[in-house]
Amino acid sequence: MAPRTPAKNQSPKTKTPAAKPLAQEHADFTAEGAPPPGKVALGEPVTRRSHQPRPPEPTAQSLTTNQGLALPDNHNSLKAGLRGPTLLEDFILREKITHFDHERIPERAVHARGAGAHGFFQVYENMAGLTKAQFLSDPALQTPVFVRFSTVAGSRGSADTARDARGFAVKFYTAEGNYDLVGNNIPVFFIQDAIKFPDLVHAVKPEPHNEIPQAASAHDTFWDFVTLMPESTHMLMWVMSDRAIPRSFRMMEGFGVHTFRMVNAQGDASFVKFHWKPLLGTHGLAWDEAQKLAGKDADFHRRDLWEAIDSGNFPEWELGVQVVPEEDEFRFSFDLLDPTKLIPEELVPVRRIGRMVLNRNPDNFFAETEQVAFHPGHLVPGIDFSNDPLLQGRLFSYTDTQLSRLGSANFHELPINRAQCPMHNFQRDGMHRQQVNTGRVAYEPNTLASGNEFRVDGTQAQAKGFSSVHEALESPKIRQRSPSFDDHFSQARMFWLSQTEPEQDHIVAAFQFELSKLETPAIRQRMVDNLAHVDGQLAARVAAPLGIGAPNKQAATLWSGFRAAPHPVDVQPSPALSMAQAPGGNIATRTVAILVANGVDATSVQTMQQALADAGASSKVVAAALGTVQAADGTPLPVDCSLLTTPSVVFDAVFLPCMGLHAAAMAADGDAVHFVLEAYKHCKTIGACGSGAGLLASLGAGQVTEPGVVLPLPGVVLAAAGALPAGFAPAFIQAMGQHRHWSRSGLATVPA
Ligand code: HDD
Repeated sequence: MAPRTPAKNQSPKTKTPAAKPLAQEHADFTAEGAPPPGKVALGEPVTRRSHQPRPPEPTAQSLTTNQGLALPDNHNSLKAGLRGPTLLEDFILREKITHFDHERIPERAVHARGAGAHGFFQVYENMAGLTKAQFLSDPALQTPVFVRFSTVAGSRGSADTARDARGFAVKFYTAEGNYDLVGNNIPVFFIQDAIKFPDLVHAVKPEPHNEIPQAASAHDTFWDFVTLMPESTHMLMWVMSDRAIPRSFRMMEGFGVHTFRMVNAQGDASFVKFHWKPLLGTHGLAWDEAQKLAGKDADFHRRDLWEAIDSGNFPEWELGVQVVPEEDEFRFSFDLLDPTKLIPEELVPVRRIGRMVLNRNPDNFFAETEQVAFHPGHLVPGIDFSNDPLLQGRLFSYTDTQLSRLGSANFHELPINRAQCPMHNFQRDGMHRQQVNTGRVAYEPNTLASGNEFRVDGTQAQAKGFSSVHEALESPKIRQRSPSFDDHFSQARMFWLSQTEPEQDHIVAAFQFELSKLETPAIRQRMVDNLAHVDGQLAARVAAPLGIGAPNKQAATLWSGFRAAPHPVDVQPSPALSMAQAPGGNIATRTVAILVANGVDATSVQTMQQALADAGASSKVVAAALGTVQAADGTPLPVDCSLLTTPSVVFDAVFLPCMGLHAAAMAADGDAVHFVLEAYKHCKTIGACGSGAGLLASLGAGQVTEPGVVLPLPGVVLAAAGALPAGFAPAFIQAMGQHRHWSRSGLATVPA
């Protein structure tokens, strides 16, 4: 069940029942839904949301202006005569058009394209030993959350499947205030100091003279910058991997990236890295598939999230922490404060401490997903920053950006941003103020406020309020990078060595793709020179098709103005960094295309549909046209989608049932052939029976030895010609559980 906003003064321990839609949730804060004004004593700093009387409930008939005036007509402006000019006095027309003219707000400078959802977080056990954060103390407590996933570089209208990091921002509405964990799906960042962030973003965004390319890093300015900043090498490895083209938001890991601190009630602090582990596993798309999806379904990820929640398949993640006691701060070969480094899970295991379930779609994209304002500085007692210089700079940037994006210092009053616990202070006024603050006292201390005075009590603040970690700081002011941040290549190498062979192939291909798009050969050369510090073979393979010289390690250290440690420390591979090595098996919520034509064996379709449904997956019957096809037994089989609008890239697997002689006709249909070959090329599971298997073989994709190609075993006797043999559906489901069959051979020769 979804959580409900804890009511004011409600015990925070109350288990929260199903969430109310935002519109209803915040009705008591709006002019329409404001409670009748109560008597407020002079000087009392209690605030009410509005003093407006409640207007009559709107009905279907009562279309009104923003002032509540009923409209006589919403189709015609006020004119001087039937065919005369429109009158300036038409305030109804002017109000409507003025509002429309101002409907757009500036999109986010980065992470403009996103999708959000509501849900709850619940800790597994009391974490009091580690942190005094109240929402991490009670396993019975469900804390409401709002999560926004995003790409980084593209504009608001860009495609979901661009190669990019993904934002993973979580707002916890805790009883002690809002806590925001504003992370990414990649555990490291491009740069070590926030002062380089504007440069990084300017480099990756479309080039300023012609605003090309959209949502793509494959252009000169991005690679010019990153090749001059060797600290970005580690994140480049991640961004060139399949992590940067996730199958779904629901199938990505999330990371807090920086090292944070947790503090318990005794004041003991530990360093902490945050992880989100998706229960559906971590999976990527094929690059060719991602590019095609950008055109065929630019909303692929947001649609997937929306439909999963809408159909009750609530995505779920576990929150994990890697904890490093303060005394172990210098135990590692890298600096915990360096955001280009991760702590290998093999060194410090991830402890899973709770779960997050997303169970409600937003009511309104703009009001919630667009207006939500995250900030790494939104903390609760028990969680604190570290001195990571990237994090420190972020603490300024996020409030600042909301001022221009949301237009006022009162953005915290927008329903999606409001704390869901009591909130009192003496801040007043400003653009778009919603609260109607009452009384004469707007300062502290005071003696004129009667009743609640909302004073800060020193003792209480120690016990309940936020207090920063008591860290002794005594050092000269200095504008320098710590030498402990110098090693830019060891973890990049660790990432490379931790990948399976197909995953390494994808990284090489991604580098080749991006660098081939560069107009400036010297930048291509700089990148491969740089990669030579990660791995000689990697650099040579990337360089091969780029029309440049062999990688020159020596040159890389010459151009770098940084004290990059020239030789990576020899690191152990970390299997946790490989998506392919993670345990698979779960096909829940995956979608299978069942490609049919007239003459199809309806029983095998239904058997497969049932088997998939039992495994938590779904299927769609795809044919050349909508309507029905006539099955072999003469019954009509309904078609869900046509080849005209539904490409194979939106599916996880394909099943070709027996279609009698019609399979041969299908082999002459270019769209159907493309559909099957494309799924094959993208390494998806393909199952085929009877004449469906014949069709697959005729396309050169029906080798029983190919991974993920599921065919009836020779010699298996079928109950009826073309029917699904025993064990076929389980074999198909098992193959799907491996997500993709990246080691499939001969893909280069498949023309899709
Ligand atoms: Fe950032 C948005 C994540 C470094 C400045 N960032 C933004 C969002 C995410 C991140 C997920 C979207 C939030 C949403 O959905 O509304 N950012 C990160 C991570 C970083 C990081 C994981 C490094 C570890 N960011 C970073 C730096 C700066 C910023 C160093 C500036 C110094 N980020 C911003 C911003 C944005 C933003 C410009 C744009 C919109 C917003 O804040 O609200 O202020």
